Amino acid sequence: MKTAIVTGVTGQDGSYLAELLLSKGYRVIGLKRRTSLINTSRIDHIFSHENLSLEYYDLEDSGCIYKLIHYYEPDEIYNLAAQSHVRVSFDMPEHTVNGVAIGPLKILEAIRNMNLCDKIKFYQASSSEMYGDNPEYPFNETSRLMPASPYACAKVFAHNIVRNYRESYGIHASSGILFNHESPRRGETFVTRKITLAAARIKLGLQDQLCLGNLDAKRDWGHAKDYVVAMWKMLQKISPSDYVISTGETHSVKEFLEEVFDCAGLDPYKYLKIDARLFRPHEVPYLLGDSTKARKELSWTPEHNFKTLAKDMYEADYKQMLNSEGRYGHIEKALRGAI
Ligand code: NAP
Ligand code: F7E
Repeated sequence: MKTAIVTGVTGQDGSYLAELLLSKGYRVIGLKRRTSLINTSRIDHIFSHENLSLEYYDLEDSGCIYKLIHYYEPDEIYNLAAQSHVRVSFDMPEHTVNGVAIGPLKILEAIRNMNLCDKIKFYQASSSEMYGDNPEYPFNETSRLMPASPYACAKVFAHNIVRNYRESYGIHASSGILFNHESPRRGETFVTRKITLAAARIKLGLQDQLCLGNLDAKRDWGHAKDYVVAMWKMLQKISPSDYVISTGETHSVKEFLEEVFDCAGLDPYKYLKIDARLFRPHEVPYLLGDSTKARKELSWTPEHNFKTLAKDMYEADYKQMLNSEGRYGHIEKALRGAI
């Protein structure tokens, strides 16, 4: 039985990846950070799986990762943990950079110092945000990285250090340059989920306004369920490499808004308020990926498209709101704030 360590198991991707690995017969060691309230809602349904163990971990704690690698002797490590909100990274640059950039380095150093370079395969969650201001789309594995936020700068460091450890020490370390991917498990402060949650709540009479920032930004949006398959496929290759994972289609925030409100049978412009606080100090206006390499070398193809993603997310939120009417007032308050 293979053993995989997944950092960030309580997050969107961590939860789907843990499910995928368990379905493939892996023993999964999910690493979660300590929080004052329980943060396991995305993995509650697999919580009692006999092959899942949860351990405490923090990106800033080197001792922790040495201990866990020594104890569990994993075949694969997937590094998904991060302060992953681009807007928040402008407010908390030091915290973001410490975790996003130095966190993966701590894991690579543990692998190297424990003489496990030829035993452990490592996956790093790189991001399309690394292309930032580059105007020459579509972006592939060799496109210039021009990061435009503290989050993206930190991801560029991590991306480069992973390549450096691969080339210097022969570690089987791969980075997936993933374009935006969403799902019903997406965090509520990312724009897609904010929109699907609002549409469901407005439909049920629980909310009467949706505050958004820049509607013109374009993103290459895929479904997280499809994207975790690509992560796993990367670590099954004989040789490590970096891969762009994307749909090859780009849509504006405005188009996503209209698509979701159309699913709900609502006119979004009756409820929309543009809030200046939701604009970023530096926006990434346009992201479009070219995933030819992954499609050829990993035989990876996404099952979802823009329309099925919007529908899946809206319907899941509508069902959830219907079943838990009234319990989500705190979310509306948070979403009205500047995030
Ligand atoms: P997410 O939902 O925000 O999950 C992030 C995970 O990291 C959560 O489990 C979170 O714990 C954990 N975490 C945050 N800070 C930590 C720390 N200091 N120590 C330990 N754990 C910490 O993000 P995601 O969408 O699943 O993304 C997974 C990874 O892919 C991230 O590295 C992200 O930057 C990257 N990425 C995401 C996308 C995308 O579109 N989703 C695209 C490209 C790259 P809590 O649950 O306690 O918050
Ligand atoms: O913003 C605009 C905003 O926060 C998308 C992370 O997973 O993907 C994600 O980063 C766009 C931006 O995602 C609101 O200005 C308008 O142009 O959903 P987002 P992101 O910044 O693209 C990348 C690939 C990652 O790696 C990250 O970890 O939507 N936008 N109005 C808004 N965005 C938010 N959050 N809230 C708004 O009200």
